[in-house]
Amino acid sequence: MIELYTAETPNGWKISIALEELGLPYHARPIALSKNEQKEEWYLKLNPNGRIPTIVDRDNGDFVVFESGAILIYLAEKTGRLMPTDPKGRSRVLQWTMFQMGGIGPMMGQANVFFRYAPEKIPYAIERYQREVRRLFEVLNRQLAEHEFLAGDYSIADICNWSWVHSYEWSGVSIEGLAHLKRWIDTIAARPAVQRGRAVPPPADLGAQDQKTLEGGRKILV
Ligand SMILES: N[C@@H](CCC(=O)N[C@@H](CS)C(=O)NCC(=O)O)C(=O)O
Repeated sequence: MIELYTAETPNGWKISIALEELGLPYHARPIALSKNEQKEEWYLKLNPNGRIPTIVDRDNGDFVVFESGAILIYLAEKTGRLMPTDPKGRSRVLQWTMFQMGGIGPMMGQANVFFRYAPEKIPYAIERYQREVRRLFEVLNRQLAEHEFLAGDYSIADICNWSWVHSYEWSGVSIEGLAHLKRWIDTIAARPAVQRGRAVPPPADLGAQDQKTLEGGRKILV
């Protein structure tokens, strides 16, 4: 059994989707971001960065892993799935995984902050991050023009990138003209394990404020 500390956000979905794809038994423990539960002392002992996601692997001496990229690699290596073991295949998957960790995630995150949440609308910041997100989408589109998935077979690289990219509307970034990216978004969205993982944590497990945020977000997400 794996304990997953998560919330209804892209970084959380990466892990619930991977766990669903791998068929690993897990328990999702929602963290109330609206109440800053992720900054409480008990949680900081698990995740020194005070953010979701975190896992505790009960079948491996309660081993704790934080940072979504490290969790995905841990789960892939634990099961021998969703990432090849040959050095070149593994490296290709890690390259596109790091592209998400250092590019897509932070840039879409900042686009969301300035486009959606900032009390003051700062056109320079909105345009800067939306333009960079669009550029990163074009990089993905070029790769997907020649490959069904980002790095060989469907892998953790697809899972982590998809978990952010499918909510492009929330970031106010268009995918107009990016047909290969659209095909890839739709293909992955149709996977039953992705649909199950995307629905974690279930609304019934959330506090009222987090439910409101989720409903607001769901209206706009594909
Ligand atoms: N680099 C971290 C980023 C995690 C992250 O930013 N999580 C967000 C939710 S998507 C969070 O916990 N935010 C709450 C906060 O910033 O206090 C990872 O990939 O795990």
